[in-house]
Amino acid sequence: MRQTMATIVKPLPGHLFRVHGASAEMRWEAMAGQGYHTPADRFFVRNHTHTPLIDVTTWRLRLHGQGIRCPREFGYDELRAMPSRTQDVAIECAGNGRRFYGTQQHEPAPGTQWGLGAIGVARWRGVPLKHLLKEAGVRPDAVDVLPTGLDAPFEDYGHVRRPLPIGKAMDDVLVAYEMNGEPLPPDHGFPVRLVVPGWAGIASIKWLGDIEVSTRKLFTPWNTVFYPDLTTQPVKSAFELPWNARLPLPGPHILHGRSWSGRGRIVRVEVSLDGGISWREAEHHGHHLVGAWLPWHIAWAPRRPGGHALMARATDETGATQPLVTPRHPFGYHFDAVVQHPIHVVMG
Ligand SMILES: Nc1nc2c(c(=O)[nH]1)N[C@H]1C(S)=C(S)[C@@H](COP(=O)(O)O)O[C@H]1N2
Ligand SMILES: [Mo]
Repeated sequence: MRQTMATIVKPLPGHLFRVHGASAEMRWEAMAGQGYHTPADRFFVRNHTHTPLIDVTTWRLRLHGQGIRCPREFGYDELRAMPSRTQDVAIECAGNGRRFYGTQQHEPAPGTQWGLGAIGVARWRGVPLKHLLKEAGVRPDAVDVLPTGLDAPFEDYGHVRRPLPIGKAMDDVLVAYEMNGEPLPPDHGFPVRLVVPGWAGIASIKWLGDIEVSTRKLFTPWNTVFYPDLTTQPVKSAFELPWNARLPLPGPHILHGRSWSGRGRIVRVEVSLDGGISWREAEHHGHHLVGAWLPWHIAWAPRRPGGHALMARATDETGATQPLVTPRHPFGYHFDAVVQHPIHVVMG
């Protein structure tokens, strides 16, 4: 395995990304006019260290531990020859929206100051993790599955790794080798990553090299020090517009956006164009998937020039709705409040 010193391999042009140290967030206007999926060239990247370049000819995925009967190793071609599944799934960082704890609620939370761009939806193809676990003779008393990344160790904490309960591992998790019909790009986990639908992005371990299956609960820094007790992602919404977009009078403008929830389908999206006084339902059609997002739009003919805040509020099938304020969170995770998106209406 060879490693580069650039933290991210792909280009990060300023019109698509805002860079935060070793990570980069998508600008939401980059989704305007796009289809259902986030193209890889604008998909956000969250790296603890830097993107490794891995040689697939020597790469192996090792499966071992007390929770399986027959330890196994799989090569890249072997995985690609197995029965595969294709799924449209969102990957979202638990810290997505953290910036708004400070800018909107005046209680800044430490950590990467993501806006809403630490999410993307891709069409992932790979082998269901359940299938590999069965091949390795998973035992009925298996408790946790611990995937480990091949990227460089993070500070003194070792390789990035986070236990997943066996129930989730045997449910809908994918050992993915394709993103939007192409081999995974280096920054998104080449040759193979986990894709864990609905859960915080940290569960979707990139550059997968090793999976331990245990018969007791496992603890690593990634479920104790960082991201403790995190499973599903809350409901959120974003407009496909630049921050401080300029919209000419008189319109009407069709405002586009997307809403998502780690807990189920989005059933309703309401938009307020008057600072939360009145709400109108947005229109949506087409894809309506669990574990991904719902695109929507609404027409707006602004009446006066000047500053406005656009607000979108979604509700998922569990009844969870975006609040106006998110309770303080010590790590700044799971900001799900309605975001006030500033725009300027200008004379046409
Ligand atoms: N091996 C490894 N896996 C990882 C990470 C990492 O730094 N190393 N970052 C995690 C985090 S915090 C997130 S949010 C997602 C981001 O996936 P992406 O970079 O493909 O968007 O990958 C997760 N998997
Ligand atoms: Mo993350």
